[in-house]
Amino acid sequence: MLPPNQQLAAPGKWPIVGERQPAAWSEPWTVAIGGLAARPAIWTLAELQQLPQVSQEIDIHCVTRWSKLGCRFGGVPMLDLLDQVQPAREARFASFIAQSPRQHSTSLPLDDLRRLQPLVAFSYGEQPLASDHGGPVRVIVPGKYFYKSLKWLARIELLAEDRLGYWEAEAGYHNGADPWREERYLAATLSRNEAAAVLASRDFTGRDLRSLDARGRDLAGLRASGALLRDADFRGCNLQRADFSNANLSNARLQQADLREAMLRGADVEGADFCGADLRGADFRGASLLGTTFISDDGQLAALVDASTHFDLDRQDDLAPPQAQFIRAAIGS
Ligand SMILES: Nc1nc2c(c(=O)[nH]1)N[C@H]1C(S)=C(S)[C@@H](COP(=O)(O)O)O[C@H]1N2
Ligand SMILES: [Mo]
Repeated sequence: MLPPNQQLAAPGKWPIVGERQPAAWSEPWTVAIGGLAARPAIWTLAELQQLPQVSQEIDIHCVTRWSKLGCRFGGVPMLDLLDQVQPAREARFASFIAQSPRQHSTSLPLDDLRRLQPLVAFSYGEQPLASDHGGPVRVIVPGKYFYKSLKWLARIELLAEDRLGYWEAEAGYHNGADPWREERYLAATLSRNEAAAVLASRDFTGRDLRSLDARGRDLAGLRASGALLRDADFRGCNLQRADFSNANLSNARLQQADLREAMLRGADVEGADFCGADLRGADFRGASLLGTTFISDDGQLAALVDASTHFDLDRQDDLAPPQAQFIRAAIGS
């Protein structure tokens, strides 16, 4: 089953999202659990691998709208490790911390962990987990967007109060992360007046305007290069000649927008929806297209794309197969 507004990644394809490599570590790799626990513990990878392991089929749902179903991961149930350290009664959250360039972290309530039964995983499809996918050891949390599944697990801290992780604190990802309720992003804190003023100025350059509601506006010639417009709503807008170069438009809604001659070079349009938009003369070169939608699932509503729309041919591989097929046919390559 696919959660709302997700699409299947190309078969056999597993995109790398976020950090791509762990930080240097001294052998052996260890995983520690501490904080509010009666018996904090630390295991080497070899010790972890001695514990009873399980193999589990898990569906990956990335917040940028691609899903990959039935992925077989092997590892140790995280709850077994938590039992060993004996969490204190005040412990209500777990923060996962990575051995990674930015000491990446994410967190979950212990109640969610008990319900969802995450894995401390070492293998994928019977093979050791690849380093760019979080090997030698990562967290796999079923039933949440994949940003709760930390790569390169080094430490779990048990806490009385939640401590927001990197994406949740720095990038406005929803801390709930439930794909069935589409808990993707939080809105930027922008007052009504500020939103009205910025819309009237038609200058969004470099601004944080996440989840902005711009439906139906005339924004022809908009300057929005480098703007943070994740989850923004541009349905039905006039965006002719708009400059979105290097903007973040991930999961933005652009259905039925007029984007003729718009500049989207280097933009992040992962998970954005362009169904019914006019994209003649629009320039998507260097844009990241993971999970981008140009034609609806039922084929009823499609973007207007022709030979004047610019796409990088190699980037089209990031699109789900029906999307890539539509684009190739529309630009006539
Ligand atoms: N250490 C670390 N873990 C991370 C991230 C990251 O940037 N650093 N990104 C998260 C996000 S947003 C996703 S979708 C998944 C991506 O995992 P993958 O690259 O194996 O597909 O890892 C999650 N775990
Ligand atoms: Mo993600």
